[in-house]
Amino acid sequence: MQLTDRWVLITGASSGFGAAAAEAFARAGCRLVLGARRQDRLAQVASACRTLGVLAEFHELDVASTGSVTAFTQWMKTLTLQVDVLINNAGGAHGLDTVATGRDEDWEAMVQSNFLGLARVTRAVLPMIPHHQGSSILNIGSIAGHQAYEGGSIYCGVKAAERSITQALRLELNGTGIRVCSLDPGMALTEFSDVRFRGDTVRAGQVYRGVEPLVAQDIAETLVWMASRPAHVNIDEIIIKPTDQAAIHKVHRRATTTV
Ligand code: NDP
Ligand code: 8X3
Repeated sequence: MQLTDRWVLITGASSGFGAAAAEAFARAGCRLVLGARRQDRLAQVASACRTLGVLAEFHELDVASTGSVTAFTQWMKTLTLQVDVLINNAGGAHGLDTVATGRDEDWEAMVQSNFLGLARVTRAVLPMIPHHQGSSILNIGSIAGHQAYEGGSIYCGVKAAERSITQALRLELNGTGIRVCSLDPGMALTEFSDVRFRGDTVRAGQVYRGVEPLVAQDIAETLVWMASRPAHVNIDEIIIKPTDQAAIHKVHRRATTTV
């Protein structure tokens, strides 16, 4: 299916998967509406997309706040009354603490962005998604939603919830022609671990030590592929992992040298 001139809304477009998806959908000729909290970073992403000859606009969006989602949607309606592809990507992990030691602020941030934020944005945007035109809702899950790990309790829980919301939405929207899909990555090199470890870049770097992780472009290209399937095809769920990661706990690491 041609994506040219389609309107694509991406949450969490200021870095990582969201920024790479903006560029990939721009290359496919789409018109972009980008949201996140960091305006300076959104401006850079939008600017890079415009150099590819497409419309790319951005606005502050905090998916943790219903007021912010409403303000974002009102602003978006000054640009378009139609969203063909909604990419619910905003989110991430905060901390790697056990249930016994976890902090309320981390738990609340993860629930608000990955889980409630996805639901809030979808609720606000659904009336703008056309029926029977190959429209897509693409939700970013994680392998963490398939397999829990120590220190991941709340993050794994919200990503499992993402799968449940995706499944429920697909049932609720059956008959509308709107596709509802989940893309569930494994280890990918973005700002994810910097955020998880609160800016401790040394600890973040250890996550990828000796491994060839996914990069954001791997996810972006897959999102474009999912959205460009023929209108009668719904890619329910894709798990995508680095070849070095056979399972969440089974990661092949090459010997590294320190200089
Ligand atoms: P990044 O940290 O690079 O990107 C996260 C994005 O989410 C940023 O643009 C950030 O923007 C945005 N975001 C976070 N909280 C909010 C919020 N409350 N409101 C609006 N935007 C928000 O990491 P990734 O690109 O890796 O993460 C993208 C998604 O992929 C997340 O949902 C993450 O859980 C998931 N994921 C990541 C994996 C990985 O290994 N990297 C693997 C599997 C899934 P800003 O801070 O400017 O608001
Ligand atoms: C990110 C992948 O394994 O760090 O969702 O939880 S993992």
